[in-house]
Amino acid sequence: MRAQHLLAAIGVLSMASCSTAAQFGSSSSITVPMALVTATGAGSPVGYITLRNGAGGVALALHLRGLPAGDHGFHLHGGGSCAPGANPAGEMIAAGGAGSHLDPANSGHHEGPSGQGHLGDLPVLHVGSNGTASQVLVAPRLRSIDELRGHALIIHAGGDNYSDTPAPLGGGGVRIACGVVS
Ligand SMILES: [Cu+2]
Repeated sequence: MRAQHLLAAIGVLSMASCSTAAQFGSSSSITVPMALVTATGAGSPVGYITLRNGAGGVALALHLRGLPAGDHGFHLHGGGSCAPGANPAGEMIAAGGAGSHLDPANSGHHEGPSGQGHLGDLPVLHVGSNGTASQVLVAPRLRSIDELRGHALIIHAGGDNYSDTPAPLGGGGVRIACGVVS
């Protein structure tokens, strides 16, 4: 092989390793595909959420459709799966594989995005009358998008009053959509 061909080959290899490095650790955004979930498995796609680091915390840009209108509890759950799974009572539930709200400090409390409870408590997500959501929500306690990797974003059927009552989880109720951050 001629020297210039060898150099060209080395150039291609080093470019490939740069893009691999960007993929694992230094990317500036993460796109999370979201899909409906039921107790028997995943359903239709409902768009995606793009995560970016911001001055005031992680920004979550919603690009969602096909959801019921109104306010919905929205959280980062600790598990990294959207598959059906058993709840603490042993019943199979939609996206049970996502586990409970991310709570690395073991606070044991649901308090909302600015509280001292679950780290995974995110701002309420609002869906318009046409079934879409396009706002940008900010999670002030999450400082880097890398903190969300390996966990699941969950949208609940009901609203969220950022407290433990009514149980469970301030009225959020069942899980209707899910996406794993990877
Ligand atoms: Cu939740």
